[in-house]
Amino acid sequence: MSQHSNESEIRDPNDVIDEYEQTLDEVLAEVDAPEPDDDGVSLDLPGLSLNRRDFMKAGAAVGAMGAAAGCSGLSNGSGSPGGSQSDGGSAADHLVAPGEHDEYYGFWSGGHSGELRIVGIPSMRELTRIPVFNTDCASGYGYTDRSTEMLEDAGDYTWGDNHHPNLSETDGDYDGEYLFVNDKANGRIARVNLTYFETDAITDVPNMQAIHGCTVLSPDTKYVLGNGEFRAPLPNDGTDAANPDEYTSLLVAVDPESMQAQWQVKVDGNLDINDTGKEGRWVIASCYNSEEATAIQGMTKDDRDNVKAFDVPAIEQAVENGNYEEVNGVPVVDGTQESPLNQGDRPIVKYVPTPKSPHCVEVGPNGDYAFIAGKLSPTVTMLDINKLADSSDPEEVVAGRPRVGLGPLHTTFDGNGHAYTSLFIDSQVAKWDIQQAVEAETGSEDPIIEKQDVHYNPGHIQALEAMTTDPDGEWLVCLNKLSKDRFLPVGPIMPDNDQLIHIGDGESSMELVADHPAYPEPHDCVFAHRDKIDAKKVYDPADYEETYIEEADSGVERTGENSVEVKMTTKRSEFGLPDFTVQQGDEVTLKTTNIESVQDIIHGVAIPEHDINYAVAPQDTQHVTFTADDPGVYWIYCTYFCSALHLEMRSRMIVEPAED
Ligand code: RUQ
Ligand code: CUA
Repeated sequence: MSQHSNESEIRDPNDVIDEYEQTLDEVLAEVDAPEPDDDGVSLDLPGLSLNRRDFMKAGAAVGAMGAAAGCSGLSNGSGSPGGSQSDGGSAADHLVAPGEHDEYYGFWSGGHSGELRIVGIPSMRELTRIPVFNTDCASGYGYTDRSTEMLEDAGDYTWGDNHHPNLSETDGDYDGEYLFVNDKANGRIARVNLTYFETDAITDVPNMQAIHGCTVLSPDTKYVLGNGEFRAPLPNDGTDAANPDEYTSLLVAVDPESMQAQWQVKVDGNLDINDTGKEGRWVIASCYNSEEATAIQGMTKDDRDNVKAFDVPAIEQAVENGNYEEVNGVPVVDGTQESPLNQGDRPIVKYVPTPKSPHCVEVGPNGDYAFIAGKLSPTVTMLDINKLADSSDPEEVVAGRPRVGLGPLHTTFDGNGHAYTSLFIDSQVAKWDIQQAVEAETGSEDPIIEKQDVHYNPGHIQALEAMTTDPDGEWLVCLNKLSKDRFLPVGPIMPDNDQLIHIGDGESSMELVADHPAYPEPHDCVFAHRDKIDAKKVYDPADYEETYIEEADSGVERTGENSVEVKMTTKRSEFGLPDFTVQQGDEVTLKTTNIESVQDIIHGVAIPEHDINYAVAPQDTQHVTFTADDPGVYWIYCTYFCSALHLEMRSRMIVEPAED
């Protein structure tokens, strides 16, 4: 029995909640942006009858009574309790009829599942998953030699934590070539090839432990830019390991084709999320912990943190001039506040004070403003990107700072002058008018148009093509961290809740249309119109470096004293070899080509008791290497249901006992 079985040791859940809320109140009470030293923050917002933070507590009490609808009655504003529609309107139709296609691709990060999910919009149907930092036995990713070698070269980890998917751009629009995504856990960036929807490169970025923000440099994807969130010594080789004063945080620029780190910039504080201007010059990064503390109380102490604006051409110039220190093969440029490179009239990094522990940065469609949500401040700060170059007064570049509500995390756009900000603490989406926010006083609530309840605690929020210069409006997805009571109970680990909201052209009210449970745990998503993605339905052997195997090539060849190469084709409903023989102890390389060129006829190659299963799609060639350790017969079978004779699609591997 574990020591926790003793009931007297279990804390009253309400004590834990009280403790959390007290901490939160303390942190929030320390600052009420925009005036850092006014009389403290009021948590009461107009129109907010019941503080939605309290739903956790209410839910705990109701849960103790065994009721299911713990959150109803907490709704306010336009949302109906526990329902899926707003008052007075019928739900916009998001259903896509059987056989019809969705109009948009949604690319969802999978968080610590390590994978990406592809979801059709507006139906919210999950179309496929792409393994990236994880392994996947359905596709054979992490089993085949090609994928295994890529994962090994990228650090040989078995998982990753992907947050921010980004589509490659040409002229500021999606070109359908690549998707790039970060691995927060191991400081990596991966590339997914959108011709085949498969991961084709992973870079383990030197000198960085956690890459959180990840974006591409608009308008032409010159770099993929990763934000280092965790500060560490440079290099992290044991020197100063226990001395946080010597830790630093980095921005990296990776070449999208070679996937090699080109340069890094070290800065004060840590970096969080990033986005770029539309003109190829500025990378804007949010940050928290300008205090450079190592524990939460210290990290949230100050009223201001510095958002960083990286001047890319100026950094490139510094690298060209040799103004860097090379660490683990990467030029590292000094972008800290005291750096000589920041003293002249063209600093490489501008530090812009922003209230308090800001989280997101999203650059609006026309590229004029970067929207930086306050997280611990109830405001969104709008940076005027056009003023960044010439203004020496950081406050001058702040174009607006509306008060949007509690816990603002992310902002998205409909292309018609509206911004939509997720409010983590309030569990709402605030829709507001961008131009009015520029004209209004700092801290004004006047630009707010309406608020929509969401369920619960939203993080990212994304409208159709909102990250391009020409957003499409119509639909918005709010990625809620908690789904408590929204779905059938499935045990203590509950899904997230991605909610589909109709926004139309922004002139009508937001309408909550559908709940969509998501396995833990998406962070962000990005949408592209289906016309911008051109996925191949059958492999072109010219696109990969494997030797295509013809049916007549099927056979076994001894390549060494203890190694054999087995080649065989797959087609309905047979393998190229009905059987083959190897010796106990042989290292077997099994190469297979699916010689079918018919769309959707996939074969699987499963080898019992050898931990091998992988898919071979039409015209694809894959190989695996394993050791035949034990003598016996092993029935190789096809795992993809491919024909009426699928069960009969088998081969035998005969392993002869080694002679002693
Ligand atoms: S994060 S909930 Cu990793 Cu993008 Cu903001
Ligand atoms: Cu091939 Cu089943």
